[in-house]
Order: sequence, then C-alpha cells, then structure tokens
Amino acid sequence: HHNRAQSVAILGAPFSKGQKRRGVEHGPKAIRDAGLVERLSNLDYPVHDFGDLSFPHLEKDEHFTHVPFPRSVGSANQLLSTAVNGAVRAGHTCVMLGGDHSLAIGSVKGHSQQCPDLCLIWVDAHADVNTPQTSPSGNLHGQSVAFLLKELQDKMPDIPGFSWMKPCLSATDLVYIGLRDVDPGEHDILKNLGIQYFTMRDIDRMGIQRVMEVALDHLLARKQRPIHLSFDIDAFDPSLAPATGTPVNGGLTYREGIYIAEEIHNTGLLSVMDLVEVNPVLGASRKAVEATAGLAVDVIASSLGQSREGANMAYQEIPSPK
Ligand code: Z70
Ligand code: MN
Ligand code: MN
Ligand code: MN
Repeated sequence: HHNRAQSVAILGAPFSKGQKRRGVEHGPKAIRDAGLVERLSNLDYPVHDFGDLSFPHLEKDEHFTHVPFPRSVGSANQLLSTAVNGAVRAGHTCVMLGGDHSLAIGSVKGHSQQCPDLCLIWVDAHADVNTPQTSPSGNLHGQSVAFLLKELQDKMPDIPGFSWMKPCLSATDLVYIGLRDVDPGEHDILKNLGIQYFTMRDIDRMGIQRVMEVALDHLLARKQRPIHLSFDIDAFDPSLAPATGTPVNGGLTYREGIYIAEEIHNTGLLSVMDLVEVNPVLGASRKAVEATAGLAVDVIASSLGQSREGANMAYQEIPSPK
C-alpha cells in the first residue's frame, strides 16, 4: 500500500440530540481519556487535536412530526460540515469523534465539499437510512444516510434546520458493513436503490476478508478516490462495546473490526473518518466504559496505520554490536 504523507486532525463533536439518550455527548472525552492522542503519536505523522466544537443551544426546537430536535441537529451539522471542510482543505486526514451518528450528515457533507468524488463506508449494526416517514423512532441518528443520498431527495420533506443541506452522494458510492438491525422501510430503500451492503450473515458466509475485497472493489475498481469511513461503535458485539445506546447481539468480533480498519488504511485513500455512538453514561461499570472507548481508539489507530505486523524503525537499521 502507499502512505499519503499527511497530518491528522482530531475534531470532537459533543452532541447527542440525534437520539433520545443523554451521555453520548461525552464520547469525545471518553475516547481522548482512553489515550487516543498518545496512540496516534506512535504513527508517522503529526497529530493536531483541535478540541471540541461548541454547538449552540437552541431554546425553542419543537418536534417536526415525530422527529425531535430538528433545528439543533441541523445547526450542529452545519457547523460540523464547515469544520470538516476546513480540516480537509488544510491537508489533514480528519478524525471526527462523536457524539451520535446524526453527525455523519455534516461530516460527509463537509468532506464532499473538498472531495466531490468521495465514497462512503458505513460500518454499523444499523443502516441509518430511514426517512422521517419510514422512521419508527423519529430519531435523526437513524436517518443520516437519507439526507446524503441524491436518490432519496423526493422522499425527504423540508425539515427545519436543514435548508443548507443538499445531498452529495449516489447510491453506488456507499457500502454498508455489519448490518443486523434494519427497519422494514430501510430494507425497501436498500433494495430499491441497489445499495451494496454486507450484513453480519454475509460476514458469516463470506468471511471478513472476502467482504472487504468485494466492498473495496465495488467502490474503487473504476477509479481511486477518497474514502469516508463512518464507524458506529455499535457495529461491534455488545460484549466488546457495551457503552453505546443501541447494542445489538451478534456483532463484529475484535479481529473483524480491526481487519476492516486495516484494509481501509491499506488503500492509502482514507480521507475522513467518524467514530460515533460511544456513550460513557451507559456503561454498567467503569471497566465497561474503558473497554468501549479503548476499542474506539484501536479502530482509529488501525485506520490510520497502526499495524499488527509491526512497523519499520523510522531512521535506524538493525543495531550491530560494536
Ligand atoms: C432505528 C431507528 C440507530 C444507532 C440506533 C435505530 C437507529 N433504525 N442507530 N442506534 N446508532 O431509530 O431509526
Ligand atoms: Mn449508526
Ligand atoms: Mn448503530
Ligand atoms: Mn501504512
């Protein structure tokens, strides 16, 4: 593989109003406390931690039909899109720490403003492709992909807070990995738009190596292009990632998750990644929270080049005795 000699920008996005459980806004702190910056400093590029964005608190933000906090989610994502756009423009590989998964709307949108030909790899137990009308919960973190897809625009109502948001992705630019909790309306959308997806059952049948081969071939065979990785920690099995809002049994093993990250690194094309849905308030114990946040650090480090094979010494050869 090749390495783009680049720097890494870390952007914290302490935001939780894309769903109804409090605590996921503390995700960025939990992931930093698990040693993120130190682990990335072992890799071979400079790391800039830009700290946490501060999102405006809106006093009045009434439901849109059954969708809560539409203006808060819209304005937070508009702000995030500007920040990601700026970090990519400055030449960084950008790591966005959530926060809930509604933040992928702004993260992908900001990325696409610099890289219109990007492709999206969505690693998640959930498809997050509900429209407000198909959504059983109303929660916007289950609708992020619907905002991004051009093919769904005639199905999307005008939601307050989102007038700035125009779709930037085609159905063929997207691959899902890890699905196991897909709503009926979402299944219709996946099938109707012909979206490439790999459920946990597909991983059982094909193995993670073949899944990554087919997934990357689908996105990159015709041309090399920047990758946006949107990684929901609930893709992992709840035994590994208990501190998250919607755990679903039968998730990725540690080795499958790390393999996904390593293969994406090995393309040399990772441009922006999201690591979302770590909720330190929902861990049953301090240990459970540290395990979840530590796993997030492992995924980020592997996506950025930490290798189980070990790395060459930077400037030395094998020392000889004098
Ligand atoms: C469900 C919905 C979801 C994450 C839950 C769940 C969506 N499909 N996403 N947890 N990360 O409400 O739309
Ligand atoms: Mn998600
Ligand atoms: Mn999820
Ligand atoms: Mn490398």
